[in-house]
Amino acid sequence: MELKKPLVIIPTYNESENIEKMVCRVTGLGFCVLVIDDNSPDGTGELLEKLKNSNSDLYVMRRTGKLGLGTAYIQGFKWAIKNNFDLIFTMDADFSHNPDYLPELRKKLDEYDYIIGSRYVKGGGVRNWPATRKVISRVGNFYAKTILRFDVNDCTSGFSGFKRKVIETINLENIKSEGYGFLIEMKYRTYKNGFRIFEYPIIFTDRTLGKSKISKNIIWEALFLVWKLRKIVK
Ligand SMILES: Nc1nc2c(ncn2[C@@H]2O[C@H](COP(=O)(O)OP(=O)(O)OP(=O)(O)O)[C@@H](O)[C@H]2O)c(=O)[nH]1
Ligand SMILES: [Mg+2]
Repeated sequence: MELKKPLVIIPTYNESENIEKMVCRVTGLGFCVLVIDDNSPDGTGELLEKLKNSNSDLYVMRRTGKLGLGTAYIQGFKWAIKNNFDLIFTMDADFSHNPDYLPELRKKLDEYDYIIGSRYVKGGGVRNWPATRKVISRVGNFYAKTILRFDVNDCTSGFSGFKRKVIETINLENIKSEGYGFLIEMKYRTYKNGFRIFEYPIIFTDRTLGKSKISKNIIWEALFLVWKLRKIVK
């Protein structure tokens, strides 16, 4: 019997310069891809529809507008469970996450339940980020880790791999946060549920094509969220 391929969920908003190459690289490594596009004005959705005709490992979900990163992941996770994928990965479309790490992350899921592609463990790092961005990310991660009292160094990484049971155990309906907040919340809930977590060192490179979508609101949300999580997640 042929084993089902793992799934990589990639949310997109205006990634027409990156998405075709990214889908080819990821499916070429033996993974299926689910792209969740939020009606990108730059035509990412139409491009994906075309690509789908020649790539049977590509699945496309097109939403009506920019509904945010958190809800995109949640819809993607629900779709993955419904379609019986056992190994589920998340990554960005902009090549900040190098797809060549995927096979190594997958191998680590033999031993662990949840793998984080981590910038902040030995061997990991960030390339080409402006100094301010580096400081915000470092301080933000230290803050979240300290307030939540848990041992994850890169709480805001969007590069990750899950065993299906990890996602099934989290009540996705309870998650209301977006952006970085969402990424922290998934990690904290997984930790609190007692799953085995491993941080795999990655080198994160700043995007060379397309624009950033991260807003100041997302950073504020994350600052408050950690206190809320500490109180509500037992
Ligand atoms: N579906 C969907 N995808 C989004 C949304 N916002 C961002 N994305 C995608 O989520 C991924 C991460 O967003 P980025 O803008 O790269 O965020 P970032 O990496 O923190 O910022 P940069 O370093 O500037 O790239 C990318 O693939 C985006 O296209 C959204 O509202 N909906
Ligand atoms: Mg990015």
